[in-house]
Amino acid sequence: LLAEALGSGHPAEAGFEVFYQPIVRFTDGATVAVEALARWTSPVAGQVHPDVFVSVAERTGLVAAIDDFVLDQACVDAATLAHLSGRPIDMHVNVSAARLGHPGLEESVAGALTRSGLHPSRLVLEITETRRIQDMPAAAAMVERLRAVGVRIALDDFGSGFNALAQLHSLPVDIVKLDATLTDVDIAPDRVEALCRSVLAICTDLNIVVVAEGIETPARAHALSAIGCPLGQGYLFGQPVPLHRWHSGPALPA
Ligand code: G
Ligand code: G
Ligand code: MN
Ligand code: NA
Repeated sequence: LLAEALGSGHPAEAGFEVFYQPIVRFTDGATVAVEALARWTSPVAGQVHPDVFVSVAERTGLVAAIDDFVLDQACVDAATLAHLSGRPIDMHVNVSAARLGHPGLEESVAGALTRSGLHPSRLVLEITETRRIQDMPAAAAMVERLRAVGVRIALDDFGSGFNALAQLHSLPVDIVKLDATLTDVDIAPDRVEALCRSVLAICTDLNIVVVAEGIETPARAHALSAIGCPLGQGYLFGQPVPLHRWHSGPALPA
């Protein structure tokens, strides 16, 4: 179904869309960045969850087509989002880790930047890993080349699955996104605080900025903010929405 949809021309015509979710600074509630997220409404099957179509796309080699569609659209929409937010914002785009081994990624990024006019320093590529990176030296070299252009690299879902401390050893990343499972203060507040504080300390030493994912409640925002985490993302600040439904978002609750 996915192959049919993507084989038949432009992803937008096959029902793919890009949604945007704010990344917020805890101290003042300002939206400093936005994550672009793929959404698919299949003409045949209706809405398909991204976890489903992304993993199918990865297994069938179609994920680059989705990633490139999102990358292109997000770089174009970045100007509108910055205008609506009244400030410069960074645009985060997900990239399947499997693509780090292929030069096509560099061409896609260069093309998206040229077509949109977005400054490279405003683009952040979130490396999303569903399988272990096969060739780490090649992946690290790709990360270096992308950073040389001025693009920043984030490690997505840190602390879950394959995105672990070993990646920080091998990949020179700029940003770490703390997985929502690590920020779930409702389950074990003391352990959450200890884990997140330690990851923050490591990242600070490595000059890496931390974004806490899964910020759903004021309690989570306060817990992460209190230990010095600068940025957060989650339903508390805003759901992923299409561009036409974007507004600058609510301020951080007191
Ligand atoms: O948006 P949501 O949390 O439902 O997304 C589920 C998963 O799909 C997340 O892990 C997210 O990183 C991934 N995802 C969303 N959009 C894209 C995309 O454009 N490319 C890739 N590779 N993954 C994406
Ligand atoms: O893995 P990645 O960080 O790319 O995925 C982001 C996904 O997480 C998005 O698809 C989004 O739908 C989802 N998401 C965003 N905010 C929250 C949140 O506060 N809670 C939960 N459970 N999921 C969220
Ligand atoms: Mn992501
Ligand atoms: Na992800």
